[in-house]
Amino acid sequence: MKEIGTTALNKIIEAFPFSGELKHIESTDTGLINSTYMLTFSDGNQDFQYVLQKINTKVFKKPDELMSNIMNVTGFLRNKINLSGGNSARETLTFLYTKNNSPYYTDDEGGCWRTYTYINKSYTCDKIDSEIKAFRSGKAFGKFQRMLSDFPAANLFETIPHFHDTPSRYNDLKKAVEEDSFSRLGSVRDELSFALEREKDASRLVDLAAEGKIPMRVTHNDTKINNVLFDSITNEAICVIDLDTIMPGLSLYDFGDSIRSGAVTSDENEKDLSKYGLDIGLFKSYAEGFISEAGQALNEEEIKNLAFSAKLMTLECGVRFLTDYLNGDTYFKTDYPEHNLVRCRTQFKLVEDIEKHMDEMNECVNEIYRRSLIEG
Ligand code: GN1
Ligand code: MG
Repeated sequence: MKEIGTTALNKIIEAFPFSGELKHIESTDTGLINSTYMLTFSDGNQDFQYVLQKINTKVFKKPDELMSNIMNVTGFLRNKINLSGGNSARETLTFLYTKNNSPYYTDDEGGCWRTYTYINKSYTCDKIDSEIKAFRSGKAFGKFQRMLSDFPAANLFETIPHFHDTPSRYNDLKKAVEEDSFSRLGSVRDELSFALEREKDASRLVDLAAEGKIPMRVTHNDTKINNVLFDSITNEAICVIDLDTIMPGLSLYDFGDSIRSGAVTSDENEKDLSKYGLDIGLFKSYAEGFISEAGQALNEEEIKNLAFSAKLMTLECGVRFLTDYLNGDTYFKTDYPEHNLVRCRTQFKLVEDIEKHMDEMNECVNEIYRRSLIEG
């Protein structure tokens, strides 16, 4: 296990009130930021599974604030789910406090570890392969946003400032270009031109928010499609995970980022661009699900920008991958030297595809929205 030696692991296990004895530990890295492990304990009769994560403190510089958000939000959701007769043990995450009553454990080298109960018989999808799953994911993220609509936003810390501030992401890119610390600029001329040609779009959502035309809400901000858990038996979407970036944000960030990652023909690591692009059927289904849960709360300006948000979130993500490539791959986890560039290319291919389908996507959103108003 690359990041945990036996002594460190024993201390972590000692720090949390796990049930039973450790039987098995497995690395399950799917996210690009934190390191994740599955722990299986047993008391002889029964297994108990937990997810253990090492928080990436280069990205999340204030783990106290991060975990305070998570404990507050999951506590709030647990209450709401219980009051409405739901099963909070499956519909939200349950984090464990350490025996010293802290939401995370700090190891001897300053590494920060947190753990939550694994939700039995559940799975995530890196690639959505059916319209029903797209619909269910849309409903899950829409419902998540609706459930947090009365969460006191003032209680939230901003875990990553300017996270979806696209103009600021462009500034980061320009800085990386100027510095060109890894002499990679020569190999990204086309991608850089692609990004700069679209810079005029970057400020649209932040401007609308600054003008008060679209409201700030409590949003997830990392609605990548593999951040939804599905039930292995019913295949229903049961729980939204990866709560690190819950912050005040725009509803459009959440919608757009799910389309970026979920309404596509392959996953963001696809090297063969001919296999990568928008799946309009998945877009429609996701939009149906999202609007059915969150649509009533959205204003006209938000509805008008749903399709655009898919383009902007994809462009922004491509810009971030490109920036990280130029900076020598210090932010996202990579498996090989061109990995960030490959991901940037899938994003930009998708941006082009969305541009081609923009009218159709807008018509489709309008139709779904009109129908949702009639159906109430
Ligand atoms: C990161 O951790 P993960 O894989 O869910 C990133 C997102 C990007 C995504 C791209 C905190 O998400 O913003 O959209 O990679 N999270 C953070 O795959 O930067
Ligand atoms: Mg994440």
